[in-house]
Amino acid sequence: MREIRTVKIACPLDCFDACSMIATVENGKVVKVAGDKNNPLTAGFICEKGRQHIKRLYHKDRILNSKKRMGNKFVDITYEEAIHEITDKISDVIMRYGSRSILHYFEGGYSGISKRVDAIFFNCLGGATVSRGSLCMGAGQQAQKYDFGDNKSHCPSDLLNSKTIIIWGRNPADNNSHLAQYLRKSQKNGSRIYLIDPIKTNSAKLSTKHIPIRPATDGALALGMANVIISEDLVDHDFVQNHVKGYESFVEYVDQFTPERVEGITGVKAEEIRDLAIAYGQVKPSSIYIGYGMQRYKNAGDTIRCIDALGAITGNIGINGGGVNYSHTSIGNFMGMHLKESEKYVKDRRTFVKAKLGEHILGCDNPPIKMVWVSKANPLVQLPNLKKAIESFDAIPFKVVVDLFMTDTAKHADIVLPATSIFEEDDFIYSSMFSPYLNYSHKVIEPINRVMGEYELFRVLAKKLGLKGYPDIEKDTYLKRELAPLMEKYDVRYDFLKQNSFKIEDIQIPWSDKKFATPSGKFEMISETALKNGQSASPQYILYDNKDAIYNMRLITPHYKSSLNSQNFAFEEGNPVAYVHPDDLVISGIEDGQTVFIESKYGKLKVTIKADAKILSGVIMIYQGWWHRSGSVNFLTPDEICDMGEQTTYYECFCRIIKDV
Ligand SMILES: Nc1nc2c(c(=O)[nH]1)N[C@H]1C(S)=C(S)[C@@H](COP(=O)(O)OP(=O)(O)OC[C@H]3O[C@@H](n4cnc5c(=O)[nH]c(N)nc54)[C@H](O)[C@@H]3O)O[C@H]1N2
Ligand SMILES: Nc1nc2c(c(=O)[nH]1)N[C@H]1C(S)=C(S)[C@@H](COP(=O)(O)OP(=O)(O)OC[C@H]3O[C@@H](n4cnc5c(=O)[nH]c(N)nc54)[C@H](O)[C@@H]3O)O[C@H]1N2
Ligand SMILES: [Mo]
Repeated sequence: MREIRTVKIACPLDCFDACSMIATVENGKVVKVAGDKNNPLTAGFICEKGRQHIKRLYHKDRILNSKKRMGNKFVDITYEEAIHEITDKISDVIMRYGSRSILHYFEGGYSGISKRVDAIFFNCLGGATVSRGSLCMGAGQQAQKYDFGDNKSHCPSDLLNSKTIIIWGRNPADNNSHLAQYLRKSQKNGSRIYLIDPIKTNSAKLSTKHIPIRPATDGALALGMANVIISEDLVDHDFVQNHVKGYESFVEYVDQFTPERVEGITGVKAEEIRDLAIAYGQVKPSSIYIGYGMQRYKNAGDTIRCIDALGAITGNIGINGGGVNYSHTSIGNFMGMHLKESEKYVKDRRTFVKAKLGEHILGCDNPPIKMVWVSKANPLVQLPNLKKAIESFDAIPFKVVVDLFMTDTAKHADIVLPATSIFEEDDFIYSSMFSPYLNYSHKVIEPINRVMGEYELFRVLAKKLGLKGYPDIEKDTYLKRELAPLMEKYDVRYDFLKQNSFKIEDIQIPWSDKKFATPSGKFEMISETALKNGQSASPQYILYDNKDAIYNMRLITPHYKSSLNSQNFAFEEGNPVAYVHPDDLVISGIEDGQTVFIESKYGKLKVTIKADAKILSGVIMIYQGWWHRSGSVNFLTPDEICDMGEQTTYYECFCRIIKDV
């Protein structure tokens, strides 16, 4: 007899959309995941990487046992053995070197709140070495904190109120498919949609016009637009007078950014700059959706501040259909109580900048790093300057990695522990990028091979070590306590949160009261806080040119449609594909489809070249995420940071193509 049931779950990928999904189970096996029709944002559809969760659940390569390194091989061990080995090592390392000799490295590889207990565990151990800064969106977040005081975005459906929309350095067609659905509707309603990107991505199909731009010059474009808006008097004087600090000096600064000069910097025609500025300033309300690709450059934070300024001078802030949308921290503001409580057990902590993790690990001796714990992350593929990152990991005597697959990071570990998938646990999921919903994900099936979830794992470890202060409570009690501030503020019951997608209403139109979270209470074009942090008080445009005579092609390594970062590259083989403009191939004497090397001053990568007119001349594009067996792009990228947020400068990467392989 066929037994079929459906269960409401949520997508835990580190993504904009944080979809609500429905899993179908047939005779105990998950056979389908689909978008939840009851969640207005998910609206009944999910993307390819969401559908791939089933493939990951049942894949033959999934890790289903604890493993221990024996020379060059791994052998399966029991949980008891793994836990014994780990707790022994932790006690020994702490006794000899102190808790800071343990590096806890984690990322957003899973967006559920129950698996954040890793940070609590290391706090209760007395504090570890943890990473700071960002691989992801840190520069833009810091920039918006200077300008607005916080990170907030409009409710996605408000896009339908915008008459002019700029998608700036973001690729919703591939990475944010539920923004794409609103763009399609807006297009039908007659809104004008501009896409600004050096690459004519799939998002060009969602746009009225694609504006190719030279990489890292968007700050100049924004200032050129501001120049036109001011000279055409499209300024919202009321907004500027009452709610903006530093407008006068901004006007003085942008005077030099005439459309003609900006054309020379950006490659965007002066006439196009004028048209874009007039559409944005006149055909209102206008909204901007900024992506994270544009802030992987040295001048990243300033670029975002220049773009924010456009919203302020035209009064497209705090109104329906307006906004300069980047990310939002709204739901997260109500979480983290247990983590805060665990702070009192931290005696000692040290932080390493993510971008420079390898350098920090190799360079520190007080104390040296003796153990690393990696969870929800694949640093040996995703960190920049991989050669150094790998060298530094190999210098650490004891490494534990928790993952579902034998990633390149796991392959360097001493102990590998399996992780549960989203079908095997209850949890609450949300994103700080775009979706305003908190979704409960119900357990669908019992964990395959009785894999222990990380919530239980840390509880067992804490008990074994006798950790004071660690919350030794059932997961459901933990989740309920964690959500208590949200339930109280919005007068919502726990059961309701489990059954329904919950939206925080405040996210509707941010800053509608025009009270900004900055020190002055205004939108700050002059920020004393920025100045105190050693940054420019006002938005500015600086081009840091790392190009030289040998390495003269810019490498951009954006996110791939069918994989969340490196995750589904578990299933890819063969060389990475490098996309280059056909004219650049002619100049280099290379043929379409040829195997060549791409070299930067950090390393070399064997690739297959593909001629593609969608790529701006002078740029090489390779999707990030390829595993070592194919060749990871981060062997080429610099371990440097941007002007703000200690954000990694992945795209500040210059290369050459070498023909002879
Ligand atoms: N399918 C899929 N979805 C994802 C992810 C994924 O890996 N795959 N990852 C998730 C995560 S972790 C993140 S951070 C987000 C990232 O989401 P996005 O911000 O959309 O993606 P990126 O690939 O970082 O970059 C977006 C675009 O910026 C462009 N760009 C690069 N340099 C410049 C520039 O100088 N100026 C301008 N104007 N544009 C530029 C790139 O060509 C690219 O098209 O996506 C999330 N969603
Ligand atoms: N060149 C280049 N590099 C980049 C970027 C770029 O644009 N270009 N983008 C950067 C960005 S935006 C980001 S966010 C980072 C992402 O960096 P990471 O988050 O390190 O990258 P992922 O590949 O998503 O790795 C997450 C890992 O977590 C595992 N995982 C999934 N669920 C669980 C779980 O429940 N428990 C545990 N323990 N593990 C789990 C997955 O299997 C996967 O191996 O990469 C950055 N790297
Ligand atoms: Mo990210």
